[in-house]
Amino acid sequence: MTIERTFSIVKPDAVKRNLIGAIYQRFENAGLKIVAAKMVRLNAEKAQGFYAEHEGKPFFDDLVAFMTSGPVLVQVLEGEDAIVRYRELMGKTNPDEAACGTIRSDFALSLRHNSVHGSDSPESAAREIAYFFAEDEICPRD
Ligand code: IDP
Repeated sequence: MTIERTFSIVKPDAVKRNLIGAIYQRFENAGLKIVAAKMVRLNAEKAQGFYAEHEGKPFFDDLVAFMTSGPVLVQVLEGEDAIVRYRELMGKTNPDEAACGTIRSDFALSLRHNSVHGSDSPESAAREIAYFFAEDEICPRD
């Protein structure tokens, strides 16, 4: 058993549709504890830096436009095998391919407007957490 931290975003499409509470409920129901959270409005530079690995891909500019189109909630989730378990809880990137009962299957609108982000590896989690949170903004939980 490994207690891990992973990084999560409730994306603009979900915030706009008042789904913050419903999505946070999914985290808590799965036993993932929220140890840091804040609402932010990304600017283009911040969004481009976050998604730097996708720079040059055909969907990059639209992805940045989407992620800067309204406020997002960013949070750090902690729990046993949190990185893989949260990816499973989100479901596949494309909601049409996401398993029933996953967040993306239930809430996402499209491949781009897919409601949530989650780190895909321990290295990404460490980078993404540090991209948004100072160490003293993360509150260890019992
Ligand atoms: P992930 O969010 O499931 O890790 P990534 O491949 O890292 O998926 O893609 C980042 C985000 O870019 C996706 O969540 C989605 O919002 C958007 N995206 C990925 N592929 C496409 C595409 O082919 N068209 C439009 N948007 C895409």
